[in-house]
Amino acid sequence: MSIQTVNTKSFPGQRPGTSGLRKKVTVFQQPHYLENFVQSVFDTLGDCAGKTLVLGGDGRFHNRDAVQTILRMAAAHGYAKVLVGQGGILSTPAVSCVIRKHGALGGIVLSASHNPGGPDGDFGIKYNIANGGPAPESVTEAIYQRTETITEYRISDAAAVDLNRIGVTRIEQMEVEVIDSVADYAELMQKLFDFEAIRKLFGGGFRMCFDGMHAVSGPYAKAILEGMLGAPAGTVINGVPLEDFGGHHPDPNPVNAAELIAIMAADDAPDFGAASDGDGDRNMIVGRKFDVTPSDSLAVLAANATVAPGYRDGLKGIARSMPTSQAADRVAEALGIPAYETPTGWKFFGTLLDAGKATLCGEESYGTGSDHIREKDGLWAVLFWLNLLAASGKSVEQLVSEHWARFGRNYYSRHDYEAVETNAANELMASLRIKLATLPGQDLGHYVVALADDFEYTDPVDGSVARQQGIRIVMTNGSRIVFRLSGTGTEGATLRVYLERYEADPTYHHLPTQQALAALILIAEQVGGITGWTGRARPTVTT
Ligand code: VG1
Ligand code: CO
Repeated sequence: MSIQTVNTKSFPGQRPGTSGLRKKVTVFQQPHYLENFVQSVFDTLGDCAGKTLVLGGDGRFHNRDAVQTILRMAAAHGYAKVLVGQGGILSTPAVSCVIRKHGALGGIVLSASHNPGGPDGDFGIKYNIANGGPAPESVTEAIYQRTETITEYRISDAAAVDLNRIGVTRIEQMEVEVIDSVADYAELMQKLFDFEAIRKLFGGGFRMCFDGMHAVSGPYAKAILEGMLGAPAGTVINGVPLEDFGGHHPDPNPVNAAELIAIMAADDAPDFGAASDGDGDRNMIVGRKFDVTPSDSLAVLAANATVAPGYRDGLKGIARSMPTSQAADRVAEALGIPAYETPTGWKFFGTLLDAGKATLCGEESYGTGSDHIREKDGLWAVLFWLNLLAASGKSVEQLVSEHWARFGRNYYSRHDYEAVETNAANELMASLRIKLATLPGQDLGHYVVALADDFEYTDPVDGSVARQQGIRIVMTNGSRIVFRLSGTGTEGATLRVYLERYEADPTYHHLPTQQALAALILIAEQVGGITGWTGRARPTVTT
């Protein structure tokens, strides 16, 4: 065994996006490509002597190769220890949990999350800091700068580690401990939720379907739902992680989780349905013949949080990303606690959670979480719902309808235009920016514009500023249209158009969403010129 220094040249474009560096697998397979990025992370961190690194991924194609490479590089960089998930598998929330529990310096998550996998699919890598959360922009930017000037990296020539066997081995001076991927995470969930009540619920014949989408959360869901909570075998479907997610898009929304939606729409549907994404940090909640939007899910959990033992003392605050609906703000107001509005991406919640300003956080993109870790957490949200269903004895639909009756309903939808031409997408955004100054006061049919801006965020804890985080057009009655470009795609650009309308009157709480938003959809087209710029008459995905 010895440590080699390898000469390399920088690759353009290794700048992390909304959540890490995501590229096609074929890009990551180029010699030195992964190594350059990993060495840039290590160089940015500096001396790691005596420190522990956590390492794991969502099991997609290229995961195992990447784990072996990173282990050999971590040994060359002088880490004392790496904790790696068995089989190279750790969900994103599990990485966050393990970093915090074991006092690690940080962790590396290998995932492109909801993006498709397989040899022609996507791969990704993300660095998490000591609080367990995604590195803030100051760190990701420093990593990127380093990738631009890198000339060499260091790597041990040690043989591959057996990732299947739990236990300790060594590479050079470094200890490699292969850990059970589920144990630490499951232990934390038990502290937060009333497992006894949920066990009774299942014991009473309550039926559930959890769609693992052949991604990372299958083993977690099986161990916790079927193992610890006594849900019948078969509750978890598509529960074995596959390198290509069975050819599907591991994105838990009604479009991509069509199998679950069909099961939940049947006359003999289970009481409760849920799905998670590639790396296990997203969740979709479904009732019998009833889909719950992520924005509503956050609001319902916030309003009922004290049913769960982990949140019995109440919430300190609620944070949501800017495009997420304002449903949670109404709950915060009723609870008399602060509401925070951050840019898109979980990394912006970290400072609020660390400072004890917020307890629950959520994004419209099927992400919900709390201060128990520093990532969004798919299975956590599912267990929270189960705890709520057990404590209330009500159905999903009942809980949500009652919530609307009390707080009003925020009709909400996101329209995605995927893989559009990058220049056209940039020009659409630029032309909107030019219009911003003239929009306020304009009468757009049913709506009058109150505010139009490009969202800028100053972090209330560390004062850092994030600019150009999405164009928002807010109407005088609080309805909104938001335009932003995705920072996770790997093909062209993806335009996201977010639409929201508030309805106080319960007589109008059961309209089809697209119908309820029809006037806003028309305005979005008129103001944004979406068809003209993208050449698309309709969105690729509507959620
Ligand atoms: C998307 C979502 C964002 C989420 C991010 C990472 O980003 O909109 O809310 O935080 O994915 O989620 P973008 O830039 O494509 O809109 V995950 O589960 O893919 O790590
Ligand atoms: Co994810």
